[in-house]
Amino acid sequence: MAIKNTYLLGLMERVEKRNPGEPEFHQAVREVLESLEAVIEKHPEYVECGVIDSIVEPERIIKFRVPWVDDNGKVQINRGFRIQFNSAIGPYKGGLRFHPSVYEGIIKFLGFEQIFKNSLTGLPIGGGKGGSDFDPKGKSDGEVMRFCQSFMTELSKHIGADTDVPAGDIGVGGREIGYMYGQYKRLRNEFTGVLTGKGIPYGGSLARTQATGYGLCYFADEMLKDKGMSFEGKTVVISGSGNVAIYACEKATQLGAKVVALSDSNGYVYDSEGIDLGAVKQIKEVERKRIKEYINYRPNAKYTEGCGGIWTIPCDIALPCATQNEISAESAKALVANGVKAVAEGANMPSTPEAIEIFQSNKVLFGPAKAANAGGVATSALEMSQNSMRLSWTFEEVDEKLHGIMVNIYKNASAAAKEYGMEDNLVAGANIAGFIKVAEAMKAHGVV
Ligand code: NDP
Ligand code: 2IT
Repeated sequence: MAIKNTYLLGLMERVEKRNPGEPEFHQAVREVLESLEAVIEKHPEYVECGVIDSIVEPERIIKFRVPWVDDNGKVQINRGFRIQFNSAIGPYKGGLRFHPSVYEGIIKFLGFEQIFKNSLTGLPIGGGKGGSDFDPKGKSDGEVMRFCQSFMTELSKHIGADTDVPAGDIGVGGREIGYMYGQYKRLRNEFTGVLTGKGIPYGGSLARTQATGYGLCYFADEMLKDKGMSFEGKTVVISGSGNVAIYACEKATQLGAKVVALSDSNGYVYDSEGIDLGAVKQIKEVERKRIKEYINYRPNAKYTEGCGGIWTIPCDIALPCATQNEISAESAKALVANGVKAVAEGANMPSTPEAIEIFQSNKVLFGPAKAANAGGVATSALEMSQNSMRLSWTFEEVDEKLHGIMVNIYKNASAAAKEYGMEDNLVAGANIAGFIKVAEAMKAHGVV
């Protein structure tokens, strides 16, 4: 799809000029604006009241120095970010990413996506994202703690349980959230739900750890069922081996599929008998080692250096759960040639626009990230609810709510696609359904 509407073309040009050198942000905005062509034909008022011009501009960008001291006593300087993108329907909500590739454009694309994703959950959460170019890989626990404390010392001035509630993303898991929560509590002398993804003893929600991966499979299952298929007996390839990949692997297996591959940024493992998730959890969650180690647990498995080749493995269902733009046109062609039936995105924006085009034109069921991976942030919102009530729900209660939310997201995205004349195009459907709720709220608030 290309943008044809003159107003939207002009807006896209302004976004590119105003945010130079940020290709990931341009990519995310372009995809949404493409989907909105049909919406503004029906609702010209969204253009007239400035909602679309406003939605592509963050409400606030916070950028700061993060000084810390490494184990050799040397001062290290990183850069921290928090982008408070849109608060029309609730407090800013979105994860923190610690990865050397982080710069303003990455956080902006993620924050922008988060607006629509959070809206799709049906829960009252606005869009935000943050992070740092700090690389937790190879750092000691002490170094990670000192970095997190320094990062939170500045971030604490800008967040709050009713203002902005960060969580995890790449490189930020339970350990990092714990150190940041401890520092926030110490600085502010208050015990509130200012972060989600917390440990269970100090206000975390059961099932938050599993939520993104489980939610992804609940969404994919609904998408498959709608076309008379299921996970039962299917071969699945999952990229990544972090939080999202691990729990997607667990749920896909529970639903009767065989997951045959996982990866990290160095390479991928193929296990024709089905991934032994116990081994993966030991390697990744306990030892923090590389996926290559898997062959020490399963000698029949094969390790290949380089992560891109994972998409040449024949499969029925592909679940990209590593990072943005990990599926190129070439990878998409290989998946299609090998007969892939469905692709659902666990990572944020893992398929390039060319790859999406290839999947859609070959009638591969395609679940876009905003819809398919919304289970993580939805469960974060459930964590916020529990914190506000000072109560905690059982694993089963949270999991059941998560399941219901993912089914609804599928139904709403699918219905919106149909209503706007793009049946089965869940990219358009998710963008439209997510947009309309936020646009209505922005319109009601006036020019603010
Ligand atoms: P983790 O840090 O737990 O795991 C990330 C995984 O992706 C690792 O296996 C990592 O490999 C791999 N990876 C990261 N960057 C790259 C890269 N540039 N090239 C190749 N592989 C890479 O993060 P999560 O599992 O939490 O996040 C994965 C994706 O899911 C991200 O896109 C994130 O934005 C998205 N997401 C996460 C949610 C959550 O709740 N955590 C919610 C919704 C979406 P290595 O160890 O070698 O770096
Ligand atoms: O991309 C995402 O939705 C997340 N990293 C989770 C955000 C959250 O606030 O739980």
